[in-house]
Amino acid sequence: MKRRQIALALVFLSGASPAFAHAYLQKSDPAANSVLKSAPKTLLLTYTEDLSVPFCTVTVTDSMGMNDAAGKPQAVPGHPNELQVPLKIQMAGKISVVWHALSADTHKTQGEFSFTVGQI
Ligand SMILES: [Cu+2]
Repeated sequence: MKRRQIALALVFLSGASPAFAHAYLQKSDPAANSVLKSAPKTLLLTYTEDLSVPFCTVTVTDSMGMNDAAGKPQAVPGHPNELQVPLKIQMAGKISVVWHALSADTHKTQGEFSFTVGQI
């Protein structure tokens, strides 16, 4: 009986852990809600888990809804939990980022944030 309870506890713990294994956005550069003087050339996203980069998408748009990404998200050599997105920001103002990530353990996450660019 005691052994069965331990087994159940282990099942519970292992069942709970995948929630922490999802790739959540840990930080970004530019950071969420930051205000920059000039337009960044690259967006860097750092996640809590390693990513399946080909299945991750990042949409970057200005306040007019124009695309500000100059290409697909790319892997960062030596940093499997990071994505970099080349930017070509054409208009100052609020820049919105919407991301969908697939972690190496096949779990999907998504989120969004924005930052502001003072001038081009
Ligand atoms: Cu996961």
